[in-house]
Amino acid sequence: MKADSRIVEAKVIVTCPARNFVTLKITTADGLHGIGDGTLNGRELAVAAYLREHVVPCLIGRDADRIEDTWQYFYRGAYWRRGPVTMAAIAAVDVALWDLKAKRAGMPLYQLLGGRCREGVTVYAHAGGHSIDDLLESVAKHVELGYKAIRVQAAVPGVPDAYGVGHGTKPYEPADGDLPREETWSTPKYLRFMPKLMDAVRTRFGFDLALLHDGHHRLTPIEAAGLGKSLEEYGLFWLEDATPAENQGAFRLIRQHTTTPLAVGEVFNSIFDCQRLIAEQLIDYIRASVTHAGGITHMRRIASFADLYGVRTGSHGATDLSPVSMGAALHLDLSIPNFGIQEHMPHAALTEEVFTHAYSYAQGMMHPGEAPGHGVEIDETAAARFPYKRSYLPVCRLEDGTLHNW
Ligand code: GCO
Ligand code: MG
Repeated sequence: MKADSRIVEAKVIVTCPARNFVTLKITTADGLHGIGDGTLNGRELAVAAYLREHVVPCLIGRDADRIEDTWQYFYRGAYWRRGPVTMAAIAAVDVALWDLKAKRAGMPLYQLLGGRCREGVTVYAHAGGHSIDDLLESVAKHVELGYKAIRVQAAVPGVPDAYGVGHGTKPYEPADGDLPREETWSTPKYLRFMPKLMDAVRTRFGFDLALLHDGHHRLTPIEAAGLGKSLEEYGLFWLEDATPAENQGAFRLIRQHTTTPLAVGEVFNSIFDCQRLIAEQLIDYIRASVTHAGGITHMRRIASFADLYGVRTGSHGATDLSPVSMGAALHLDLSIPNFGIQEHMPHAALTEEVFTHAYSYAQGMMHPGEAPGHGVEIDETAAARFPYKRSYLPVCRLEDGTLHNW
């Protein structure tokens, strides 16, 4: 069949198999299709409307092969640049076009991106517990599954709702409220508890295991500096999101006090969000994702820029990024020189009924697989069985009722 890469259809699919996902499916005149993820946790319908109302009409008739030009068209061409909704929508288009191009070339996407730089993608898992003992069991389970890097989060004594711990025996999934659930938080209790927690993990598992921890934006710069310092002896792989990063200069203060490696960026949507953090070498890992930071095209730019300064990637991979996002991220992870680590939070069984994927996990590593494209497909009939369900992330208050960062 003669190749005809004109876009004839672009469809936005919103589905909720265990949680909400927004998927864009682009089809070309010669019958090929590609899919991209545009999920923005708790704000899914804003991206769906942006795509349906403002992007899809401009896509019809465009040449799907012109990926960079299309990226520029929706970024520069929109006049209103950046922001999570716009950049997730651009990402959905971009990833779908890379998927299409790789399918057209008959190769897995990582080959089109320059080929693999390593044998596989090292991933980190989430361990969580309602107490230190509970957490140690969760770490042990993940060690048994072969993980070499594990994020540890545990309930803090006296704090009703620590970040990263599931409710009851359910796996951790924060977007669970029809309206935002309100959580209560105490930074002093958390700061006193953290060294005890890390000490227990190192005592039981030794120092070979890479340990990560997510502060989830809750500290001030000086509190974060203190935490980094108090955890130095436990040799963390990284301390994530110690402070909110609207203030990039805050990281200079943290850096001046501690050698604990710093990671940030899951809420970033543009290279400008991390320009200073990278150029001034204030962080060690940039955690932006293909879905929230403008797709493969923009993430490659961020990774290349970071490489100049010895900053490595640590792609966000929570369950609110769809399997499409995971597939695309794994191809990028495999093909860039300064890959650091990939987050791996396995999707629910229901999610995997809707999204099939060529990627796989074994012994602490993932591989995107050899299927042409990014290797992830959506079953539209299955997707239709799971209509959108409004779900919010929680909000967080201090013990005196002050609204805090969740
Ligand atoms: C992580 C994250 C997530 C976020 C979630 C918000 O490090 O994986 O912090 O758990 O909270 O992605 O949508
Ligand atoms: Mg995080």
